[in-house]
Amino acid sequence: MQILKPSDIPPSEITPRALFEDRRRFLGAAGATLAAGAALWAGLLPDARAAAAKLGPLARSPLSTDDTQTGYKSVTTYNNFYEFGTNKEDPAANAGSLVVRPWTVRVEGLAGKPRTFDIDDLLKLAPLEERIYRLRCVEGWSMVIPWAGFPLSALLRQVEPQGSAKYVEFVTQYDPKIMMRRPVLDWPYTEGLRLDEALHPLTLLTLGLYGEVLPNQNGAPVRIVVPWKYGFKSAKSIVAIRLVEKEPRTAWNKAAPNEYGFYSNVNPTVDHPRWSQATERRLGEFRKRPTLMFNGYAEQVASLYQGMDLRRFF
Ligand SMILES: Nc1nc2c(c(=O)[nH]1)N[C@H]1C(S)=C(S)[C@@H](COP(=O)(O)O)O[C@H]1N2
Ligand SMILES: [Mo]
Repeated sequence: MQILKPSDIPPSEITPRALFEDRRRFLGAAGATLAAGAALWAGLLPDARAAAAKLGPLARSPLSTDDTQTGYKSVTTYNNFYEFGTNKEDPAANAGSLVVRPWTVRVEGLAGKPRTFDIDDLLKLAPLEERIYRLRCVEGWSMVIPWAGFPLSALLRQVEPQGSAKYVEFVTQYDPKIMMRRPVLDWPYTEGLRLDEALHPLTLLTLGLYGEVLPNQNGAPVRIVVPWKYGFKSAKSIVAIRLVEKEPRTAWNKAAPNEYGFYSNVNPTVDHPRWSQATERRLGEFRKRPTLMFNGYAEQVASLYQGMDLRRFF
């Protein structure tokens, strides 16, 4: 292989780390490894963390947990974002190619005032809070993450949901040029909540973590976080929010309906068909912990499910 010095490469060929890692993945190893080596050599790699825009000031929400926070490195390198690959380290390596500005979110469907929000307007729509939430993945691990955002209800109120709206559907970005083309899931990744779940004060329209805008691998520029449900309900990189009358289909329910129900409340007494959900491994800890009903948020959300058979509506 021919070796070039950095001075042989025009500046226009020097790209951010995430971009050339994406190229390495999608276009083949040789050329991109060369570009990566050259950029490293030239000291031109931006520090991903230093480059992220600060948000704030953020008021710490009383809805935050006191649990020890999972380190920034784990939160941003151990991810599920299947559009960018199915290994935990894939999203951090590949999601840099996602262009997050300009970005709009359509809030549509059964609304008196449907509207398309620009991401920069969303950032100013309501006071941003820091919310430290547990996130429990259906796979059996969990993290504690200081998110930044505001209640989804503040956004939904703006468009005036109609009386016939009973559910909310989240539609996420799908760009086959930079995202996985294999039909691992039925792209775009979609999710949904009942309207009362969507309006619950814990449901967070999330724009950042650790006091900065969301890293791409965590669902930039805007995602949802629903802390009492398994992590997959918290859809990343949202482009549309639809108020609908009927329970929407969801990507995971379509893929494996007997494994992933619409509700997906964290529930240690309802096993996944292939494994127990009774315990979890908190990242950074060795011994497993018991999983808590509704992920520890039972006091706030149990009333939403009063009278429901949570084995049937799993
Ligand atoms: N668009 C999209 N959103 C997604 C996923 C995904 O694959 N694509 N994975 C989900 C799953 S399984 C989990 S556990 C959380 C992980 O969020 P984090 O990587 O920010 O911790 O994102 C959820 N949101
Ligand atoms: Mo997950």
